[in-house]
Amino acid sequence: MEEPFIECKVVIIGYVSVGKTSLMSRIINDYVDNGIKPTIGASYMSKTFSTEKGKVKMQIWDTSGQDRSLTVIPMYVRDSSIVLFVYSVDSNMSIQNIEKWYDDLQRTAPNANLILVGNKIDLENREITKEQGQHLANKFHAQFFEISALQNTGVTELFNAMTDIATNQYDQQTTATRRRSATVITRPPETPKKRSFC
Ligand SMILES: Nc1nc2c(ncn2[C@@H]2O[C@H](COP(=O)(O)OP(=O)(O)O)[C@@H](O)[C@H]2O)c(=O)[nH]1
Ligand SMILES: [Mg+2]
Repeated sequence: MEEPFIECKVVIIGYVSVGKTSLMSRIINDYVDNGIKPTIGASYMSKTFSTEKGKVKMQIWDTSGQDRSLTVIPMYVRDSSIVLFVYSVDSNMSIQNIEKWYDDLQRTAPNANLILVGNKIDLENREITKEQGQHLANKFHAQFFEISALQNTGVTELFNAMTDIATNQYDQQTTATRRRSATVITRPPETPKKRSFC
């Protein structure tokens, strides 16, 4: 059987300087450039990864985080399958913003898979404990990861959770397509070779 090709759109949201661009760069290039410039507006990077369940093309949108009301969000979030809310464990301010954005997200993309990410765990001056992060994630019904994009800690686990979401969605949609095909006897079943499922 042909290996599935799964496309998955991800958007990274968080306060200024929490490490959104560093995380995108770490996932796509496995490399963090210390000379990263502030992101203006939004941009994306994409790469195709081989996983056990097939090829997953991740398209990751990076936002600037300067837009306090997140008026820019709907454009990037609406058709995203995965939303990463990133804060920095050394900044209380960065987690407060996330609470506000959660309400926006509920209105904009209630079905997106939300993952809460606490970055910069390599730093000693923590303001947010792991328990506080987990507590917030529970409130959001979101998965939770603590990472260091700089030192590449926890990023593999986060990445695996993202590809799991993508491949599970693919499986669910494929099953639904099969069910539909079984009931439509007069039309030949669709068997798309390449199709976006998330
Ligand atoms: N100590 C530490 N610094 C980080 C980490 N991730 C990013 N940074 C630094 O935080 C600053 C802001 O990172 P950037 O990716 O531009 O943040 P963005 O504004 O959210 O896109 C840069 O100086 C990064 O090198 C991390 O995991 N640990
Ligand atoms: Mg940035």
